[in-house]
Amino acid sequence: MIKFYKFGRRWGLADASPFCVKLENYFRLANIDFERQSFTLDVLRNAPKGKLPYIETEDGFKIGDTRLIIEHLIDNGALDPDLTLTDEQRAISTAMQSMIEESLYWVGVYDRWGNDQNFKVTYEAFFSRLPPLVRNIAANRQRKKLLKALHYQGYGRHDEGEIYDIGKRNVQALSDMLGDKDYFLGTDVPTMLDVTAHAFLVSLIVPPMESSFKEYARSCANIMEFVARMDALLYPQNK
Ligand SMILES: N[C@@H](CCC(=O)N[C@@H](CS)C(=O)NCC(=O)O)C(=O)O
Repeated sequence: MIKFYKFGRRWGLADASPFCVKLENYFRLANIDFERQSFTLDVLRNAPKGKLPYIETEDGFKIGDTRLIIEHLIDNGALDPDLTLTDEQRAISTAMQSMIEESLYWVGVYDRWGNDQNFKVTYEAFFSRLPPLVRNIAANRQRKKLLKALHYQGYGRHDEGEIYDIGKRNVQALSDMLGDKDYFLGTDVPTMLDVTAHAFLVSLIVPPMESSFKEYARSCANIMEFVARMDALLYPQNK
């Protein structure tokens, strides 16, 4: 069985990381059995690309990066949710997934780690169970690392209002594209764009944090309905 290396459940979500939720969404949609591996710092140190998630196949082959993992599984016979898409739909799907993973994700990083109020929730969720002496050191080190990454990515050079405006535009684009359809590309069943969009939207909407950006996402009725539709399909045991 595939070994799935991830961070772990938080706030009732399949994982604290939207990328790990994305992979679990795909496993569930494609009916692929997997074995969750508990998180340790060694798991992260041994990750092929230094990030989570990664998988280890039955023959001991480690693969990092959700897109590469899913492509590998599809090449080996697993469900391809995009099989019947036209070239135009594939192009739109690629562009929208890049927006979600390369733009919306970073606004989410700021929202969790940069916003002072929300950082208290992040701290509680990730560090409060560490021994008292290392708790603050570990939390501050991780916060500094992510804010530095945001600076080099570029959004870290904006003020909070400007960062949240980028996030709102991304969510508005998703809401406008979805319209009153069940799935983003007008299909009867989810495609990879739905798998990805659900992971990042649920990671934005559910954690008990507040910001104008989150408030905006929660006010988009079709986005909330989409998340509930995907939850019911992929995580029926949570109902
Ligand atoms: N492109 C990667 C992104 C994965 C990623 O950014 N993972 C983050 C968590 S959301 C991570 O492991 N960060 C750990 C670190 O940077 O130390 C994918 O699709 O899997």
